[in-house]
Amino acid sequence: MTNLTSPNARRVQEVLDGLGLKQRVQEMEQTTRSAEDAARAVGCEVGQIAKSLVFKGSASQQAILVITSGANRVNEAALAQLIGEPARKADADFVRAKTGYAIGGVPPVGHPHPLAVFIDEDLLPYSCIWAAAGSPTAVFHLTPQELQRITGGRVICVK
Ligand code: 5CA
Repeated sequence: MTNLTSPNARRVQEVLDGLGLKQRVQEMEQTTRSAEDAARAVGCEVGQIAKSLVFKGSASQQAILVITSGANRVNEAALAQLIGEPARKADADFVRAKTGYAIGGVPPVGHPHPLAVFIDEDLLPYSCIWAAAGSPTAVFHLTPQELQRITGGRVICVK
């Protein structure tokens, strides 16, 4: 049973269930649209928020998901070195097309097609991190190890 009001949050819960995670998606009364909002709503450090940031490879047009600590900004030059081409932050339409979700609610899993995924190493020291769950008020918590398992992401330094 679920009492989630947002269909997108319910979709994410189903994805988590399918991945074998026990966590429940939580719909907050306050907005969780940005990392700062989410940290305030759940009462954690901003660094514990796992932002799902979408970049677009400028040659390949490929979508790249960089799951970034809420405390960090992605160094685009460093990302370009890693992926072998320049990449820029994607616009809202591209994000929705590639992830199935709107900015502010993009979850780290449950996308229509697999994305190349990188994980910020600065998330690893935390025992509990929080990610968006499909809507700008929905989040779920997990461990960094669980995030690695469910995304298959490669851990990198994003700074
Ligand atoms: N729900 C929260 C916490 S998990 C969340 O999704 N945060 S987020 O950081 O992953 O998503 C918001 C991010 O979307 C911002 O950090 C910003 O990098 C990006 N963003 C916001 N507006 C735009 C825009 N118009 N175009 C491209 N990216 C944007």
